[in-house]
Amino acid sequence: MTHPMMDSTSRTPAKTLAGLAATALAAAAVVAAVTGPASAASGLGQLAAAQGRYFGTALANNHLGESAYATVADREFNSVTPENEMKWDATEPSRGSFTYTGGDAIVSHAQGHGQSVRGHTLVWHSQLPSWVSNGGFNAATLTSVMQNHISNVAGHYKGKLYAWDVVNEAFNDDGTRRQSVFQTTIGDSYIATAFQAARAADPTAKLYYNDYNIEGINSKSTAVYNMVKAFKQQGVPIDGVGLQTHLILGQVPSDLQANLQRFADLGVDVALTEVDVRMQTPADSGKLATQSANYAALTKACLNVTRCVGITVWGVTDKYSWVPDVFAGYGAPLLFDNSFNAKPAYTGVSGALGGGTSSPSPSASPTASPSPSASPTSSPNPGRSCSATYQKVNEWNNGFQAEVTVTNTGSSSIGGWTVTWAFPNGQKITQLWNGTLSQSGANVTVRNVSYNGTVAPNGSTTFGFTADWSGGNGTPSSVTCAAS
Ligand code: G2I
Repeated sequence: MTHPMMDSTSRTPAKTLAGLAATALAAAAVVAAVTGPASAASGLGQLAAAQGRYFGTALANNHLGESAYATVADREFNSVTPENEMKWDATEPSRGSFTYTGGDAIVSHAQGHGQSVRGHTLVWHSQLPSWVSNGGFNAATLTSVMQNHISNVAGHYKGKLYAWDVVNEAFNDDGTRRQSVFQTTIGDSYIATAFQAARAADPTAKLYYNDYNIEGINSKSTAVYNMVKAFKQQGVPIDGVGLQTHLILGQVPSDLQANLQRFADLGVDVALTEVDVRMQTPADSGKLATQSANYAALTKACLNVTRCVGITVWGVTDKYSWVPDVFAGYGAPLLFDNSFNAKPAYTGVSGALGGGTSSPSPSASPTASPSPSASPTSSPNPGRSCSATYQKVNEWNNGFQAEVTVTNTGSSSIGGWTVTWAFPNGQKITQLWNGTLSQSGANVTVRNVSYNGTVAPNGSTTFGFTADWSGGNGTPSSVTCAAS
């Protein structure tokens, strides 16, 4: 079978939610997902809950017997997504024959630990048994095969799930429809039909469209956006969009938050549903620091969007990540290492969620010591002023990472900011997040992006970057901030 990331390519509450009406669920789900046994009220889940969000993980039933795996999963996460157990090949391996062993075990485990469950996934071209993909069905028959699958599987879990990924990965990167058997046999309408079937089978589950490479604003995410917009206009029952967020180190899209917001503005929830940040292995302290900053940035992007209901990482530990199996030479994409120690990425997330930066277990820490450099302020608009603080947070061979904090030093709110400096040693920025970069020789200008231009008096926002250096890596003598 082709791999989704190579070839192309829930709702939970907790048992406490089971009886709630759909309308109440919309408001209550996130809160309810974090209520439950005290065992769930710890770690990242607890921090997210304080922000009205959940923090979840993909959970694999075959690892739950490993005590370190279960311990971390249940301590840190208040939402789970079955990694494979609810997919078509697991639930209807032959036509009309349904098996729920793995999925039921996950739901039972989650219920016992106060975790909500995102169901994953009802209609997907991958992990699809050949009796479906090669069945030679005509449009009417395949439609009824699909409806029957949804009706049975979503019906089996009715009232037990927070959400369902109803349709997964239906678009190509260029925004055209993926030529799955559903698309080529039924046509564009299969997606709406699937959502209608899911709503009928489980009226209280939030119904999501889920995909990868839709984190930034691009052809694919715009195609999904247009579909969701049409669904809302046509009354097709869609409640959310899941952005899988399988990222490469240093490549958090700078417009992630703006993209989340544009979906939210259509009247749907959004969630980061399968987060991982892969790096070329072996990991080193520089890569781990960048990964931490990347995790912090994506967590903040979600928190900054009211309708971003939660974040799910795609696995508890690097030990069992899907990444090395699919991307040769890459790995270490998650929050816990092979020995279940929290990585710097863990503290990146916990810090972004408003918690401390301490780890629940020993973890490696970045090597470079901070080198702060405060700047004078400048003010093109009377009454509006800002300052910027440049801090190198890590440094390795020929690269480094820095964070710049922009603070509103005036008495009124600012609507935008521009930070400038000159590098003393020819450093060159390679990747920047939470800002718009232009660099000409030594001179760097960074402007706010749409979602972080507004800063209240005494408030601050940050952007970060990685850069190359050679020969020397001096801190800029002056970093200037202009407010508008
Ligand atoms: O590929 C990463 C994810 C992309 N988005 C949809 C997700 O459902 C998908 O998850 C992965 C699982 O993490 C893997 O565990 O989906 C893969 C299949 O497309 C899963 O891999 C499969 C292996 O390919 C099979 O050989 C194996 O039997 O997992 C199966 C169960 O362990």
